[in-house]
Amino acid sequence: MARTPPVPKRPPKPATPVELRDAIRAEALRLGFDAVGFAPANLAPEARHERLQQLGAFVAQGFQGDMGWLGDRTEARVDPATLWPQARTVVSLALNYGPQTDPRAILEERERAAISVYAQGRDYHDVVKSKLKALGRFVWDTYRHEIKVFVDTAPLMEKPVAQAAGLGWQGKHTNLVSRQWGSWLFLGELLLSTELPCDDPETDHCGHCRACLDACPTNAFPAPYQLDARRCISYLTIEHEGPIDEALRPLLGNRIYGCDDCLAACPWNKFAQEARELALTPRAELTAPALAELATLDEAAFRDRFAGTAVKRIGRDRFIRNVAYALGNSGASDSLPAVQQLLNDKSPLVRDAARWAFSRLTGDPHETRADYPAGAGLRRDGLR
Ligand code: B12
Ligand code: SF4
Ligand code: SF4
Repeated sequence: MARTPPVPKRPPKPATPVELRDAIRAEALRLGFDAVGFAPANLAPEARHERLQQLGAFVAQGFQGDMGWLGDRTEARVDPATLWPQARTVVSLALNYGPQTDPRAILEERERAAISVYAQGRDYHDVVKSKLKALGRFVWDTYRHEIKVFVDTAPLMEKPVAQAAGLGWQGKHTNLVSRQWGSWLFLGELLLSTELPCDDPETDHCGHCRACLDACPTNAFPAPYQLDARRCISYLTIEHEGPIDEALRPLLGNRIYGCDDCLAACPWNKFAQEARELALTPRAELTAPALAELATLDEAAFRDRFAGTAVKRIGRDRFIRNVAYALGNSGASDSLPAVQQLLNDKSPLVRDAARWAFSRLTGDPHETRADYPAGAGLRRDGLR
């Protein structure tokens, strides 16, 4: 959450609510956002109740896995006005990160790493946040209206807010889909203490389609519109700290950071366009790096390689854990030396993953001391 900027010297520009809304929209587009919508910050009691119930059901079923924070501050999570009582309007902002090519092509190159599209350029948190701050500064400097900005890390559910502001709808893969941009949008919000005229909410355009549900390699959707994060490769490779359930490891394939399969399967992507934000341009070394080379990264080299990207957030050991699983899934005997080298890694997490990969490549049981004895930390349903 950003602090309200200091009081500027010049007097505020008078503006009607319509003028203010139009000026914010124009400035947001000028700053590089691709879609802008306005929604009331105060939810109708029925909508509030429905969102709370859905979030409650998600948490009650344990779908959040290790992300226990999803069950905290639930009232604020569903309702912007609880998060900031002065809030009257939410400005929902989206940045297109549409890929240049089909991100699923890399899945065939089993000795190379698949890093999710969203993480191949500069860390989107930084990119979206700097645009949001610039927009907030504009509103304060020009009109002296109080604002707060949010992206991703705030306890606010961004997808229902974006749907209420007309940017798209929450599709069966649970992410926001737009008729104009497909599935490739990052979201952020600006809360305003001023009431502005709002956009109509978007309606669901999934129809009978279930392409995303069928595309999921780990069967992570217990039902349409519901995700069990504990089975989602994005959660497993990014959020989950310990060893990944052995039953799920083969399903990761070469995905070492996030997953794009359900997003890429969406037919609405036929309207998608390549990202125009240069900071999101994929870095050459992140589009198809060789797994064996990634396996050699120590702490310093990892930090160096992933500086300024979202990948850096998970730290070297979790990253190399993922690389080891992918080496095991490569089916290539060429991967063996890289795996053998990781058998003696200083991290027990990495050693465990390397032993599994060794066994998968050679068919031999993994020898040596078990840092994570079979079943340790894993429930029998295969979930931690
Ligand atoms: C936690 C989290 C995750 C978790 C959980 C994902 C999830 N589906 O929520 C994990 C780690 C798995 C994850 C993965 C990804 N994430 Co994420 N993630 C978040 C975060 C921080 C919170 C989301 C949240 O509150 N989830 C809680 C659950 C309860 O919400 P939900 O799945 O939407 O569940 C609701 C529906 O099931 C609904 N529901 C139940 N029944 C029904 C029935 C109908 C008809 C409907 C409509 C709804 C409905 O009720 C539930 C509660 O409201 C947001 C940022 C934010 N602050 O919002 C980013 C965010 C959702 N992630 C984002 C992205 C890009 C991703 C990935 C694509 C990254 C990647 N490529 O690996 C994947 C996509 C995986 C997927 N299919 O969702 C973007 C999505 C942008 C967009 N266009 O929607 C966000 C908004 C970040 C951002 N600022 O841009 N993420
Ligand atoms: S991101 Fe991948 S693993 Fe997660 S739900 Fe989508 S397809 Fe399944
Ligand atoms: S793939 Fe089909 S079901 Fe899934 S979000 Fe897109 S339109 Fe909806």
